Amino acid sequence: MKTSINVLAFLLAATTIVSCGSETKQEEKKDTIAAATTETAAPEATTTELVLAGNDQMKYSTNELKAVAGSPIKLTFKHIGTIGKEAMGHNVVILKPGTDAAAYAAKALEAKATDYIPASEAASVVAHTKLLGGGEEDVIEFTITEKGSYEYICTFPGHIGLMKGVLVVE
Ligand SMILES: [Cu+2]
Repeated sequence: MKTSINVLAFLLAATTIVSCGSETKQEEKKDTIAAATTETAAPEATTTELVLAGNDQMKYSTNELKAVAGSPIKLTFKHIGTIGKEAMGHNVVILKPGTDAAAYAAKALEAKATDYIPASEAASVVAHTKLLGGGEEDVIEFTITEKGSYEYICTFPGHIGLMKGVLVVE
């Protein structure tokens, strides 16, 4: 009888210790989350969030986007059509100023294996999305430090004629 009481007392003590321990851990966790939030809050405040769509009529939703030099840009690109990427694929390729967009698109025709992003022309690209089919979406994040006009195009064969625009960075 005495033994079982001792065991009970021990168990109670053990439970108390365990619960104290987990409380401490939870508090530590809270502190970590609070610290992380504080650290990420500052850059998020200056991020330019851009949304661009492409449709089954081979059109972008806008031909002009604006951003701020040196601030992070978060671009959400949506294919709002229903046709698959084999027949109506869309992407957004943002080119460096001075790049011949037509010449880039011509090179892209040979790059079907890499979703029409030619590896040989990587130096001309600021950022690009994935090639999307109807209903798909891609989000890319990048920063442009120099002010200027950055042409963006869809490199799917035959799309550059209608699918092009300018990202103005001020
Ligand atoms: Cu396209």
